[in-house]
Amino acid sequence: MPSHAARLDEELQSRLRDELGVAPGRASRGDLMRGLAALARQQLARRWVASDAADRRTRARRVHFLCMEFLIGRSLANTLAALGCEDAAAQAVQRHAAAWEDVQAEEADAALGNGGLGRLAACYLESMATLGLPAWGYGIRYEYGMFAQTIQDGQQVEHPDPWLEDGSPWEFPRPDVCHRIGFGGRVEQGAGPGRAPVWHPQTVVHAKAYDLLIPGHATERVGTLRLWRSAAPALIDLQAFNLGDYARAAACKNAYENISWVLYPDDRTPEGRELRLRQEYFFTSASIQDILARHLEEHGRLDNLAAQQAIHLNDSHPAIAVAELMRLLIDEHGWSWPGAWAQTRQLLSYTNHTLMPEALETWPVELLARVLPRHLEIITRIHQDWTQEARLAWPGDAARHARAALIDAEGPRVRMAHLAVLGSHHVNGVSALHGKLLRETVFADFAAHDPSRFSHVTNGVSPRRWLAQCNPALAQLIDEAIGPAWRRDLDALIGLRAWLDDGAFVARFAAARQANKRRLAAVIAHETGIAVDAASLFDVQVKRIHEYKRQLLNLMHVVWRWQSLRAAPQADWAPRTVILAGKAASGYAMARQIIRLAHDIARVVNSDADAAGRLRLVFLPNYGVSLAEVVMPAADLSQQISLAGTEASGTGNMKLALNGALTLGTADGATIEIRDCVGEENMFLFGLDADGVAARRAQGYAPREQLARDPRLAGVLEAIGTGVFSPEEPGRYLMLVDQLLREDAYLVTADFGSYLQAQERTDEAYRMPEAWARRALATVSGMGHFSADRAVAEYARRIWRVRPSG
Ligand code: 26Q
Repeated sequence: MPSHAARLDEELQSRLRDELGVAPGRASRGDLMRGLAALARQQLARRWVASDAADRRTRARRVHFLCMEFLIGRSLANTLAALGCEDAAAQAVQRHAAAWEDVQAEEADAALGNGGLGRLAACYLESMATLGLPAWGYGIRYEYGMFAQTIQDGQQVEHPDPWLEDGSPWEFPRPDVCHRIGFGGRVEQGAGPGRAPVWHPQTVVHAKAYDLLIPGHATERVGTLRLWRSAAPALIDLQAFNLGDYARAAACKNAYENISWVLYPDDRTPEGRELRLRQEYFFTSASIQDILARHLEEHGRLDNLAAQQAIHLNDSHPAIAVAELMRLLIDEHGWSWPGAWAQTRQLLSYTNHTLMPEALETWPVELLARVLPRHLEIITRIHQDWTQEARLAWPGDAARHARAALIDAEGPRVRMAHLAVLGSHHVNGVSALHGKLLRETVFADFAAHDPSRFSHVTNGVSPRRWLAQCNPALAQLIDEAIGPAWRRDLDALIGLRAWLDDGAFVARFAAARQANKRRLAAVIAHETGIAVDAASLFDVQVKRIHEYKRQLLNLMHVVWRWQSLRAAPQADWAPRTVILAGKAASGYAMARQIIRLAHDIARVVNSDADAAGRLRLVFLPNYGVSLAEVVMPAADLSQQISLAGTEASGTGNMKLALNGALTLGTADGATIEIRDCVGEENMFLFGLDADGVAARRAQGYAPREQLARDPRLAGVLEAIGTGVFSPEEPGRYLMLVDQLLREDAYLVTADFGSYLQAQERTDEAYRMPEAWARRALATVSGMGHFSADRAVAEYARRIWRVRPSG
């Protein structure tokens, strides 16, 4: 693809004319986006074919990354950058009188994920390709991704996300790749080859493959993300259809095709809905069948399966893979149980992404019996074998046997995380603290039994998307200082330390950040109508709305600040803009209420004369990858204020710090490791640590005692609870306040005082802009460790044992 603007424009014009049927002189921004994507697509396809051929030729060991979510966002700028022609493309569209940013904005986000987990998977695929690993991602081609959020009367309203409506320029349908996925039916014992059981499913759904190609940066390698769409077998439609019963034919088709219809929202309280189980099995079975088929095609035998393939379970959502592999090896390929079990445990590895016990998925045995009867048999056998082992390991310790069991006798229910642990050779957490807590809490018994299998790999983010692409002003400055190699070797950022005492450089760094803040201010004005001062401190908390993330603590600080500045309007208040964004799962009432409270507080504060020029509260609707790309480069302060021990890692904390925000946070997740890398003196840490939380809970924490001790807390809760921000409905937040004072499950009231103190320290620091900018630059220089390349290289070496193949 030409890296010269004039040549690229020539090719763009022929695409517009020949492929899109558009006169180049009349091309709209959407046409330009599609024309450029078509050009890039051809290039990608060529490179992909070469990468795949090389892997086949060398019989490379592959890794397969199974994940329910891939939160990709837009791909045009990223792809053109990978192909080395982004600048030329930007200039080419200018010849058509269009702005490059506007052309990019025409592409719909591929939002096939909820948040951190899905975005991490997308960053990792990009790193796998960039590192040259022979890797395949596997997931679901949801027809509707993450819902779009609007705000009406201060409340979240969800809208469907038909991201495929106009087609995706990046998809490669593979009509020949189709696997059959069974559901229901019965198992016939001893009827198969070697007296293996035979499963007669009641229904069979087709899984059809659609590939998205993932280009590596500064390499020719292109990786694959294979997504499955569910389809009814043609025969099924025809029967009812031929009888003239069109309604029944349509209903039947829907029942099959709804499996890949829509992404489940993450409310961390899995209720065991049947469609979710069907989704999990559907994509897991299709992926495993695909892996086996490709292996057989290449090797002609299965006994070297684990030597040639690695399969990674990204969270327990695809944990049914353990039973599916066993079923395929035993029932379809005639393996013995011990042989199949050994092979399975050599193939699979598992990453856990959450600690909260209530978030760990379990399925009622009764449901599995109905939907996946053969898998339930296999799970029952694994349960029995493990129970025996546990009895030998801990004789007489019935409580422990029950706690560690695969099938929880209460319900009874199958614990999918335990299934993943039992079936994997490695289990890892996503930060040092999370790994430690996994070993000490949810997987304590397994870790005591076999400690060598447990470890952690601290998460990382893509330096390409989360610095080079989203923050070109800073990227250019860094290039001038240390050269461009940091894009593939983020540790090189440490070289910026040599510039910390160069006043002119630090001033240019501050100016680049200031420009980013003006860009965000324009977006805020456009989206919310609120005018914010780009010179004020941009105080940012952007992430899914969850009680454990404690957006409420943030709002309580805003209320306290507002009350304080009204009490002392003549005092010298450092101007501040508090920016919140994030989606609440539609069924999560408390999270929705927090969004509403943010809007109620914003309405009062933003129209108060005393707050003018000093305090603004903004809720940016529809947070997603593309909005994050504007927010990350423009934040001064990054709020990472989850209760210690609840946020497995966090990745927004990394993106914000990488772009120069200082962190205001608790000692939780990867924030602890950020502290170790950028220095505590460049952060504002507060609150209980994980041990302190455990100790406080063990004492029996009483929020009301805290209330009696801290008049600031009492004042804030009184204002919220009595309707100062909701005068039209004074009791609107009574329940919320009541819950805080009765239970306060995430110790918001316990950390409140320490949080306010930390906030005061941020004010003092921001009064010295040069010193602040220097600390921000020091922060960037320390963030090399948090590259997704480092994380993926660690997985590849230690867990997957795959090597770059060029
Ligand atoms: C489960 C069952 C039914 C419906 C939904 C779900 C579900 C869906 C998504 C449960 C959990 C999730 C997502 C979890 C997640 O995003 N975890 C985050 O993972 C990040 C990457 O490792 C971490 O940085 C975050 O700390 C962690 O919260």
